[in-house]
Amino acid sequence: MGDLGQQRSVLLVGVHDAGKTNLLFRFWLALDSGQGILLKDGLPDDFEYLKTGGDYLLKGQFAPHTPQDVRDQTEIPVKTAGEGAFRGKLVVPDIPGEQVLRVFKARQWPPYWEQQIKRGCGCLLMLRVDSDEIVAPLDWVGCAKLYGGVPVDAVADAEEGEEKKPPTQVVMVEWLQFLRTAFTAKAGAAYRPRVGIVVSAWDLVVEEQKALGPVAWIKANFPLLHQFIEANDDEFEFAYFGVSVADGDFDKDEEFKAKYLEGTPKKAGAIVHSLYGMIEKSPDCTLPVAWALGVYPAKEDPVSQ
Ligand SMILES: Nc1nc2c(ncn2[C@@H]2O[C@H](COP(=O)(O)OP(=O)(O)O)[C@@H](O)[C@H]2O)c(=O)[nH]1
Ligand SMILES: [Mg+2]
Repeated sequence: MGDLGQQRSVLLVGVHDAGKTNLLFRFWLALDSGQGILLKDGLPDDFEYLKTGGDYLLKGQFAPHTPQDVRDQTEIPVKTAGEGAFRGKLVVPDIPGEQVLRVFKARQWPPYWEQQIKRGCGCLLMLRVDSDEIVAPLDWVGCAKLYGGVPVDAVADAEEGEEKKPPTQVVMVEWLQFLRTAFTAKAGAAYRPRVGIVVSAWDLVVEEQKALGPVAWIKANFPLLHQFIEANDDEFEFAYFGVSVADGDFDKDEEFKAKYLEGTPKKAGAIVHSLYGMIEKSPDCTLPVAWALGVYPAKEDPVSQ
C-alpha cells in the first residue's frame, strides 16, 4: 500500500474566511501529538510555516488571515501506525479563497489545480459558521431585488451599483461540478472521490442545532448544496464533518480561553461526524483528512476505485 499512498492527496477548498488555515494548523498539531489516525512522517518542507501557525493556537489565538497569494500549498508527509500502514506524502493545497471565487467566475482554473486531480485524490469543501463572507441563499425578496418582478418601492433599497457576489452555496455546487468534470477526465468516470463537507467553527453553532449534526446544519443553511449532495451520491462519496479547532471561541468566550490554556492546547479541537450512522464527537483532528485520503474507514483500494 506504501506506493499507492504516494499518489494520494487532499484538496482543501473554501472561500475566504472558511477556516482553511486554522484547520491546517490544528491538523499539524494533531499530527505532531502522535495520537490521531494520521501521524507525521518526517518534517514537512513547510515546517516553519506550520509551526508558527500552530503556535497561535497553542497561545489561545486563531491564526490570522493568510495574505492573498502568499501561501497556497503545503505538503505534509503522513503515515498511519501499525502493520501494512499507509505511508505517503499528503498534499494539502491551502487555496486562497479569492482564487476559489475567481475560478468560479472565469470558469477556468490554473494548471496547478489540474495536476492535483487524479486517482487517489479526495477533497474537503469548507464552509464556516457565522462567517461574514458567506453570501446567503436568496429568499424571495432578495431574488425579486436582483431579478425584478416586484413593485418599484420594494426594489428601492437594493444597493446601487454594488457588484453582487454569487451565493456561497452556488459557488460550492459549481465547484463540485468542476471537480467532477476534471475527475472524469483525469481519473475516469468510475472513480468516486471522497468529498468531505466541512462545517468549520462548529463551536459557534447554537446549542440545540449542535445535537442535530452538520448534515442538518447544511440542509438548513445551504439547501441547494444539500440537494446537490443527495442527488449526486453516485458521483462522489460524501461525508459531513463539524470542525472546531479549539472546541470553543477564543475571541467571544474569555472563560473558555482560560480553561483551554490551563488544559492541553496541543491536543484540543473536536470533530463531529456520523461516519458510523450516529452523530459522534472525536478529539482526533486528523479525522477529516484521514477520511478524504481513504484510510479511515479504509477504502479497499482508494487509488483504483
Ligand atoms: N469559533 C471559531 N472560529 C474559527 C474557527 N476556525 C476559524 N475561525 C475563525 O474564522 C476566521 C477565518 O479563518 P481562516 O482559517 O483564516 O480562514 P481561511 O480564510 O479559509 O484560511 C478566523 O480568523 C477565526 O476567527 C473555529 O474552529 N472556531
Ligand atoms: Mg487562509
